[in-house]
Amino acid sequence: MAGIKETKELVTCILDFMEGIAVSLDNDGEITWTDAINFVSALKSMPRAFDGISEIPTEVGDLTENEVKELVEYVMEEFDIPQDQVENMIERALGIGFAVYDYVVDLQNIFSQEVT
Ligand SMILES: [Ca+2]
Ligand SMILES: [Ca+2]
Repeated sequence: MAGIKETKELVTCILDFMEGIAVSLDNDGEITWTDAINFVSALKSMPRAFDGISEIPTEVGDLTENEVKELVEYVMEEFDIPQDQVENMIERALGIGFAVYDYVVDLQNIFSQEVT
């Protein structure tokens, strides 16, 4: 069984980041330097999120009922998301995570082509 470690870490990072944006906009409708503090947990969870990201499709393809439950309960508790929205938010967080990762990989390729 693949477990859910990597999936959990990616979902955590995306939610941390999105929460950072939401909180930053919430206090005055704009994101300024004083909001940097709201992104500290996203920055902290980022290395773990991208490390081992290639394991996630295996983990997601192999989810047991208990693992789904664990993930759902974790996100509900950690991020205060209501039960009727939590699965939707997890799925979208994964989608965003992969999109960001693909984007970064392509960007790295562009940069490395410029150097050589
Ligand atoms: Ca990871
Ligand atoms: Ca703000």
